[in-house]
Amino acid sequence: MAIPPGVVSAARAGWRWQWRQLMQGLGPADSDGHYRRPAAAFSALPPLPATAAEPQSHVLIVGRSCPWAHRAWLVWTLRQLQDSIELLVVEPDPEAGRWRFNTPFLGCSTLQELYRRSGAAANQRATVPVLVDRSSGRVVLGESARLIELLNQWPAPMTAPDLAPPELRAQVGSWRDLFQGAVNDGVYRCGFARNQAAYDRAEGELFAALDEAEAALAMADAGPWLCGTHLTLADVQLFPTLIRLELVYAPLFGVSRRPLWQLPALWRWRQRMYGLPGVADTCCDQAWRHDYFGALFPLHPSGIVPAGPALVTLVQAPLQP
Ligand SMILES: N[C@@H](CCC(=O)N[C@@H](CS)C(=O)NCC(=O)O)C(=O)O
Repeated sequence: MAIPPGVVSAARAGWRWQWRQLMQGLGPADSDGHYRRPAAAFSALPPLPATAAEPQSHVLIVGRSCPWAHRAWLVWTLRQLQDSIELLVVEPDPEAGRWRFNTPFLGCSTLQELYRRSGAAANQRATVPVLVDRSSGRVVLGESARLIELLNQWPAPMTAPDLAPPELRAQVGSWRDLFQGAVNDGVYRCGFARNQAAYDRAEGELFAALDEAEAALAMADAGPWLCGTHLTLADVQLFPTLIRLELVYAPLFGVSRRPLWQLPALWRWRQRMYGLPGVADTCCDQAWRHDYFGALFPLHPSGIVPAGPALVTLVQAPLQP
């Protein structure tokens, strides 16, 4: 039986209103509908520990699906910090909209409890990644851009690479600034945009930044990394976003103008990054799909998790001519 047109348009208006309320829960927007990421708590850089810091004196808390946590997990892996910092993975609790510990950690069963105990305001979101000082039982840093800088200076084995050597620092910094807004946050600005104009702007800035990275890597004597022969924090910062592109951001956030195979230098760069020792272990495609499609209700109310593509087809297949 056909539904009367008046009922359809009333339902649509009501549904749109509810969608806007639910989107406020995901993240605030400005008056023009652009997503504005809330400021992180615990964002001041703490002092580095003494060279002879107690093994496992600190704990790095990450969630598998979170790209901001992924960058910290990558630096922890690449700098071989396993002996000095313990890695702890929290699980999402989509119904409650928070992270929970598998087994109580320092007496807390949710990340929120740990935040409150560390002095965070009651309305502060409890986000990953965070670095925790075991002796005080408190979060010492909860902002991923600062966190990867700290981990890059953390006392590490002799063989650990410096991911921001002095001679490249300016170049690394300008890539990182570009990626942080236009790419890392850019995919969220697309997915959480409240209207077409806000989406169009974010999407344009995102692909302009990717074109810039593609051009830099495609130059005759360039690469294999963004700043030349040396792997840096710029590569680390781009990878968590690009490795999720076809699996999550294209289908869910509408970041689908150009699949990565149309940017061949970036496609090869992504395979190279994935092949670095330990990096594959930080890539959990099932968890990404499950968490994003299952948890972001306002964007995907059915909660149905798509079947593919399999990560292996992106990181191992040669680029088709
Ligand atoms: N500014 C933070 C953002 C981290 C962030 O947004 N993490 C998300 C997961 S991808 C989170 O934990 N969200 C939980 C919440 O907002 O309640 C950083 O870069 O460290």
